[in-house]
Order: sequence, then C-alpha cells, then structure tokens
Amino acid sequence: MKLTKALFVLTLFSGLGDGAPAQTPGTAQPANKSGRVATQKAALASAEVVAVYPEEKRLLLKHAPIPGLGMSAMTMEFGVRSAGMLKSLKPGDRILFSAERVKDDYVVTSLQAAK
Ligand SMILES: [Cu+2]
Repeated sequence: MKLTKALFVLTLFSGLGDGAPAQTPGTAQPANKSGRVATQKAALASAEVVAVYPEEKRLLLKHAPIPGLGMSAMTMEFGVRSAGMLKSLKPGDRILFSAERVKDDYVVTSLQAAK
C-alpha cells in the first residue's frame, strides 16, 4: 500500500516536471497552453493510420501538412518512441500526433486519437 502511494506521487511529480505530453495528452492542456508544446520543434498534426508495425516500432501514416517539419501532406513511415504507443492503433484510425526528425528518420513523439 505504501509503495503504491509513493509510486503514484512519483508519477505525478515526474509528470509535472516534464509537462507529460506523452502520457496524458487529453488532460495536460493547461500546462501545454503555457508554451511547452510551442517550444518543441514538433507541432500537432493530423493523420490517418495506414498500417502498424509493432515489432519494428513503426507505423505508416497518411498525414496532413506538417509545417514544423517542412512537410506537405503525404503517406510515409514513422518510427515511434515506444512500442506501447502503437497498442491501440489500427488501420483507419485518425490521430493527432507530433513528430521530430532523428537523423534520417522521423519519430512520433506523442499521439492521441482524433475525433
Ligand atoms: Cu511526411
């Protein structure tokens, strides 16, 4: 019981420290409004999931233009930061996501279901 509580507090604190955009995108809006997201290279873009490759930690997205990455709309593969991000995704899903360039690859750093 004590351990669980401590873990919970820890999680809370680390969440606050990081702004936690990856963990709870739906509930972290006030913190994000203060400019944390804006200071990152990646802005939120919308996309449709075309294919998911959990074993390779990659996915194929048909995405809208992403000005922050200098991309027009296209269908392309992205890596993901963790395989867990792909768990609930399936082809046809619409998402909002942010990505950043890592060497010659593009990596999705956060994503959420779009309505
Ligand atoms: Cu692209």
